[in-house]
Amino acid sequence: MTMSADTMIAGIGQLYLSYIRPAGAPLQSLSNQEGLLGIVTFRTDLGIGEDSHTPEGILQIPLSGRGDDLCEIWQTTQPVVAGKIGDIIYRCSRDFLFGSIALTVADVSAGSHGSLGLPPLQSCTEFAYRQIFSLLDRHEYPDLLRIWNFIPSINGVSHGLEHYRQFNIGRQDAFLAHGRLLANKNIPAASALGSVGGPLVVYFLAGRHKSVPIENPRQTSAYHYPPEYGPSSPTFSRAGWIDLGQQKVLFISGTASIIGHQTRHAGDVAAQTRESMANIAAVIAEMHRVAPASGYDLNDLSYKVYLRHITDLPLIRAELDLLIAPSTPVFYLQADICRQDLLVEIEATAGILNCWYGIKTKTGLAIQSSEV
Ligand code: 3EB
Repeated sequence: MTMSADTMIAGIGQLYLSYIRPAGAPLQSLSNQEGLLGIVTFRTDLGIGEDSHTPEGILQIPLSGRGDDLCEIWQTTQPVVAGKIGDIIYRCSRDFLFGSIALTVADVSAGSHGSLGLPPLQSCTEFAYRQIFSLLDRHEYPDLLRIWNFIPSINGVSHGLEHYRQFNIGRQDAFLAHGRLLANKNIPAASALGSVGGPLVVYFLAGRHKSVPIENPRQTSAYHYPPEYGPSSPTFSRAGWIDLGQQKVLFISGTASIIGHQTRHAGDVAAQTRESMANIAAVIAEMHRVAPASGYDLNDLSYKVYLRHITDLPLIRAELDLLIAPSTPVFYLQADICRQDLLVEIEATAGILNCWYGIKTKTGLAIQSSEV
C-alpha cells in the first residue's frame, strides 16, 4: 500500500538526514527549505566568531577544519517553526525538535553560574543541559533522541580536573535536577568530542515519541563506569532505537575501543578501529534482540569517524574498507576524543539517510530540495 500525502501528515513524522559539501550549495538558501530542522557545518574557515550560530540558524562546529568538508542537514515531513529561548536556537515540528546551544565557558564563569565556585566548564555544561531540559519539558518533547557535545580543549585540565570530567559532572547534575536519571530510561545516545577552543557547543534532536535505549553487552554501560574515569559517570546510552512507522531509526553513539570500561589497544589506531566496529556490530546485534523487525547490518549504516590525528586517516580507512562495502557513506572529521588514549571514535545512524554528496539513498524522501 502506498501512503498518500495526507496519511503521511496525519501519521508520525519521518526524519531525514543528508550530507552535502558546503561548497556545493548556498547554505543560506537551504535554511528556507520546508521541513528543515537544522543544519550543522563542520569546518572552521567560515569565519566563526564568538557566536557559533549564523542568523540563518546554521550551526558551525569549531573543529580543526581537517577532514571532510561536511554539512549535515536534518529534515522532517512536518511543518516546522523556528524559535529561540535563552541561549538555545531550535526548530520544531509536531513530533521533533532540533536545537543547539553554544556557551562561551568564560562568560558563564564570570556570570552568576561562576559564583557557585564550580569549575567553569562544569557549570557551563550544567547550565546548557538545564536549558535544554527546560525547553523540552515546557514544549513536551520528553525524549532526547540524540545529542552531540563539542567540548573546548576536552583533554585540558583546569581547576585540577580534566574538562571531559568537568563536563560529565555538569551533565549528570542536570539530568538529576530534571528527574531524568530515574531507571536509566531517559538516557540519550550521544557523542562527545573536543573542539578547538571556542564555546561549548551542544546540538540535539528530541522527540514527542520515546526511543528505546540500547546498551552493548561487550561494554559496561557508560553511566556505570567506575570512579577512575571521573567523579561522575558519563550520561549516555550506547544507542537509541525509534519506530517511526515506515522508518526504523537507529542512532548509535560515538563508539570507541573500550571493552568493559577499559581502553583497548592504546597506541594502535588500526586495532582501535576494528574494536570500535566490533562494538558497533554488537550494538546492532543487541538492537535485533530488542527489536527483531529492524534487520540492519554494518552496510546499512552511515558513519562519522572522528580521528585524533588526521595522519591516521589512511590506516583507519583501510580497516573500514575491510569491514564495510565501498558504497557505505563514511565521513572523517578531526577531533580530540574524551580519553587521552583513544585515537578514534565512530558514530553511526541507520534508517534515515536521504542523500550524501549528491548520491540518493534508498531511504529516499519526498521533500527533496533541488539544492540538496
Ligand atoms: C566511551 O565509550 C567513549 O560522554 O557523551 C562516546 C560517546 C564517548 C559519547 C559522552 C563519550 C560520550 O566512553 C567516549
